[in-house]
Order: sequence, then C-alpha cells, then structure tokens
Amino acid sequence: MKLLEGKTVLVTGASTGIGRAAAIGAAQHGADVAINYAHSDGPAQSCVTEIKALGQRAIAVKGDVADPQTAQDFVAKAVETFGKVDVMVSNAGICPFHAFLDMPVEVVERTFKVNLHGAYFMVQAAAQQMVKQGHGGSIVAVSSISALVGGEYQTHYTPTKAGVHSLMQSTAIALGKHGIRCNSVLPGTILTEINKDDLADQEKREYMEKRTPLGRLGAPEDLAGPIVFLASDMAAYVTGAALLVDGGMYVNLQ
Ligand code: NAD
Ligand code: RM4
Repeated sequence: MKLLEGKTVLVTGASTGIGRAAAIGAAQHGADVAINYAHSDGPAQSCVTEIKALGQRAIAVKGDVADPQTAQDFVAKAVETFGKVDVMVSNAGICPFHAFLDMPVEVVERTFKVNLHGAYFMVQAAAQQMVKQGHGGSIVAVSSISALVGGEYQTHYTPTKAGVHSLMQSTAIALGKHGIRCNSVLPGTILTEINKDDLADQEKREYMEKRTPLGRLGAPEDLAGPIVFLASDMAAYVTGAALLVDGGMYVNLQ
C-alpha cells in the first residue's frame, strides 16, 4: 500500500542521512519530492536521480536553512514545479561536538541558527502555503532523543532539539484549525555523517550500542517508515506528538 500517492513532499537537508532516507521513502510511497540541500551538488543530484528511478518527480533546491529567505524560495520553487505542498519534513541540522567551558560563540550561534531558526522558518513557509491551499497538510520535524536527555559535548545542540520538539507542540495548536498536523520524530543514535567522528571513538560507540535494547545503532532508513507514517493520512488524528525512534535507547536506565 502506498501512503503518499499524489502528495508533494518537501525535505530539508536531504542529500544525505535521515533526510535522504525520508525523501526516498516518500517517493517509494508515491510522492513527488523537493529536496533542499546546502553543500555539494553531487549527492543532491544522486538523490533526485534515485527518486526519478522510482517513477516520481523530484527537484533539488540549494540553500542555507539558516537564512529565512531560503524557506520562502524552497516552497516557491516546489509550488512552481509541483503546484502544491502537502508535507514538510524539517530535517536539516548540525552537531559540531564541542566541550562546554570553551565553546566558541560562533559555534553556538550557528547551531542555533541552522537547527532551530532554520526549522522555524521552513515550517512557517510551508504552513503559509498550506493555509493558502486550504486542504491541510502535515509537518514532520526531525528533533532528537537529545530533546529529552543531555550530552556533555552537545550543550549547544540539545537545546535546539528541545526547541524543535516544542515548536511542533505550539504549531500543532496554531495550525490545527487549518487541518495541518505537526509532529516530531526523535531519533536515537543513527549512523550518519553528523556523528561519524564522534563514533570513531570505539569505546563510546560500544557504550551507545550496549545502551540500545534492540542491540544496534540506527540506520537512516529506520526513520523513513515513521516519517512517512506521520506524513500520511494513516496518522490523520496524530498532531503535537513526538515519536522516539531509538531502538529503545531512551528508556534503558538499568
Ligand atoms: P547528516 O549530516 O547526514 O544530515 C544533515 C543534513 O543537513 C546534511 O545533508 C547537511 O548538508 C544538511 N545541512 C546542514 N546544514 C544545513 C544548512 N544550513 N542548510 C541546509 N542543509 C543543511 O546527518 P543526519 O543524522 O541525517 O541529520 C539529520 C537530522 O537528524 C539532523 O537534524 C540531526 O540533528 C537529526 N538527528 C540525527 C541523529 C543521529 O544520530 N544521526 C539523531 C537524532 C537527530
Ligand atoms: C543525536 C544524538 C546522537 C548523536 C547525534 C549527532 O541527537 O545525540 O547520539 O550522535 O545527535
């Protein structure tokens, strides 16, 4: 059964990792997909090629989500190409691991701007378009287990993920009257570029694996199903919710 037939899905930061898996997962479920990306063209184009090979339409639009104008341009380009926006997956994020006491101001400000301001303006731009269209929509934000628990080298990052989680709660209220649902996924530890260096520390990696009741760290594809589900009409009565996708890591105290 295809869950997103005829839908237009937008995904930020989708040339790699969880965003890419979500974009491809949406296409496998019948959606046309617009992806935002920030850096090199190659991975973005390869994502587009993969989606087209599934028989769906796809475009890649370059832009830094930290700039509010990027959100307006991304939505405008998607509407120009596909005629509408049904789903926004706000995924782009960074986590430059760093100790707290000597954290550079620029690292804090950049992390806040990309992760939280970026999500805010993307969600707002998508919602403005959805309200104009008048037939509702679904917004899924990629928050994190780190919205709920801390990290010694993530003091600049965890507040942004708590912020994204909170943003989905407040926008669920603000947009419910327009039939727009807002939910977040809270991934645990998923093997991607974002934590490649951090998890090169074997001891840390083994600790994280041992903490996970399902016995392994996640793959980006582990997020595709939950994101597609929340985006789809299967979740028609789900809004303001946060779905942990962490192999059980969060609940594992002892
Ligand atoms: P990733 O590095 O593969 O993906 C992040 C993507 O965001 C990259 O494609 C990157 O180019 C893009 N990006 C970064 N800055 C951007 C900007 N300014 N504008 C536009 N795009 C930008 O890593 P990932 O793990 O797939 O991360 C995706 C999201 O998942 C992030 O928000 C991250 O916080 C969240 N997350 C990841 C994990 C994990 O363990 N990997 C866990 C919880 C949450
Ligand atoms: C997640 C979580 C993971 C970490 C990534 C970067 O939110 O904290 O453990 O590897 O961020």
